[in-house]
Amino acid sequence: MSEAPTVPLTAYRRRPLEEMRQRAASFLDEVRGRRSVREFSSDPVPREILEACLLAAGTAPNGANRQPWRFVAVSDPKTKRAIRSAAESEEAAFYGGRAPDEWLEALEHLGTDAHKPFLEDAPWLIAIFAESYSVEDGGKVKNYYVNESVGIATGILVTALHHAGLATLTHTPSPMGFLNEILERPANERAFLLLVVGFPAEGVEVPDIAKKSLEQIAVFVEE
Ligand code: IYR
Repeated sequence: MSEAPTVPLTAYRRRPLEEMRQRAASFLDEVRGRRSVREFSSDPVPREILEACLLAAGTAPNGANRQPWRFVAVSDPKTKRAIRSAAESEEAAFYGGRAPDEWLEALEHLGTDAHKPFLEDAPWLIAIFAESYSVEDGGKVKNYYVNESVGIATGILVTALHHAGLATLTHTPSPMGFLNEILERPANERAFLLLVVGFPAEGVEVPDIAKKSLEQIAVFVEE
């Protein structure tokens, strides 16, 4: 091992197997209750709940500990309106011919279209940016595994928000360059995903879809 400074792993506690089984099952039960929703209530969500979830996202394992993410949380109605308007323009082009038929067919069962009222209805939009490179002392510093790192952080954020009792929608208008302009983000930040956050609208329905089985998603190679 190298001479890099270390500290003891005090936060880790090995648990009895039975407790591990119970915790794994109860976490599965909890995350199975998560669904993306596309209709949000306008009920406000206190900022401190988002702050804790963002700190949770910031614990993600990442390349060389560069933490190449930046979260811009927007509740300002004017900014949300500008984001909706720009996103709907891109989506109109997407659904109106830019997307290949094959892609549109793959989306049919979700019932999505270019109309995105949730971008104004939801109390918060979190624009997630990936730092393609960092800027230190005016110079460019390389980041590593940026997509993997930001993807993991986003997964933790979605899960933390769900755990806190909120609903989300992972929205990916394409291209997303308008987020840099509206949110005045620098050139080293690339828009990665727009997370819509709030409470589901009263009586909301979600697509009747299922997750794959364990056999479909996992392979075990054992002795
Ligand atoms: N960005 C579009 C299209 C879309 C793409 C995928 I992949 C989805 O899972 C859902 C929608 C939209 O948000 O409507």
